[in-house]
Amino acid sequence: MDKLTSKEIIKLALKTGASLAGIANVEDLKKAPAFTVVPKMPKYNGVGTYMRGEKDKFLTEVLWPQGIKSVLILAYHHPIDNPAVDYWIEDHNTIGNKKLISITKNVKSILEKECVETYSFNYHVEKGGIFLKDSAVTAGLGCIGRNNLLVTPEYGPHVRLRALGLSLDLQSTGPSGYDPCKSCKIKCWEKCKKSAFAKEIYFSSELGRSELPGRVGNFDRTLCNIQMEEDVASIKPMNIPEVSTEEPVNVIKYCRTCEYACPIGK
Ligand code: B12
Ligand code: SF4
Ligand code: SF4
Repeated sequence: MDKLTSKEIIKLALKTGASLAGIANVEDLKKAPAFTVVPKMPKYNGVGTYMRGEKDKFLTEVLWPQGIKSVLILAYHHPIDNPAVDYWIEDHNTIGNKKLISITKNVKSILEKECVETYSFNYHVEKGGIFLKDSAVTAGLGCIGRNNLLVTPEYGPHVRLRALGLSLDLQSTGPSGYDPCKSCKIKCWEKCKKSAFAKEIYFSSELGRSELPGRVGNFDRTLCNIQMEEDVASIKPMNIPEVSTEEPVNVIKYCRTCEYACPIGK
């Protein structure tokens, strides 16, 4: 079998159920903003980290697995009229993430039959994961919007992401140059109840990059995390037929206000 091309792998991912897919070369990712900036940022161990709340254990650098030369980035549509896909259910996962995991497993097994070595990246950077939004921009799926989320032309920010490492040295299929924020009149960042975008707190002079959280250095993850902690505390039993038809399950509905404010893909 000849070496698989990016086009063929992307086609396979879409056929397997991904809403969007692209390829990012590992050398490009090593130079992408989040990958270079996070080690220089004040430490964070709130919601979204594996070491959550553990003193002195923080998100640090990405550890690249040996032999992995490019990454397949998969996106799955989380439609705003079906919010249950995004709920964190008591077994600590969402319906959307489970779907992404199963799509990734299927793609992995097909590629391995074609003698491609693969590596399933964990969601958490502390458990061997990568920064998925920057990876998706590098793979050409969209751009980082003013709401600090990946915004895609097809689904706006209403997607969730996953990554599969490949032993193939494939070129990145992005960035695409797409940028709807330049001409957008909606101030999505002003809608945040925690004013997480109210002040510029990161500066190029300190972090050595012009691409900053919130694009201009105004996204404060510690303020967003206060909302996330409140959302965790508001966990409630609900009937989610896709998960259990017998009993209600405990559900966390994480804030999506800055995501919902974006009209793209609605
Ligand atoms: C930890 C984490 C959190 C933490 C901290 C977030 C943070 N940004 O630091 C908290 C709990 C606060 C959080 C909140 C949310 N999260 Co979160 N989170 C993560 C996680 C696990 C790691 C993210 C991280 O640490 N990034 C590092 C920081 C420094 O990056 P950053 O803030 O994005 O800043 C960089 C970019 O802005 C970039 N950038 C700016 N301009 C440009 C231009 C170019 C060209 C490029 C390439 C890059 C670039 O440069 C900055 C660094 O200098 C990822 C999953 C993963 N493994 O990636 C999910 C993830 C990012 N979260 C996600 C989501 C959806 C959310 C929430 C909406 C909550 C929810 N309902 O799920 C909010 C949104 C907050 C916001 N507006 O950003 C999705 C994003 C999907 C999307 N469409 O973008 C992800 C990818 C998880 C998933 N399931 O797919 N999250
Ligand atoms: S609402 Fe407008 S500024 Fe905000 S992310 Fe969407 S396109 Fe960009
Ligand atoms: S997810 Fe909610 S709290 Fe966090 S930045 Fe967006 S609007 Fe603010």
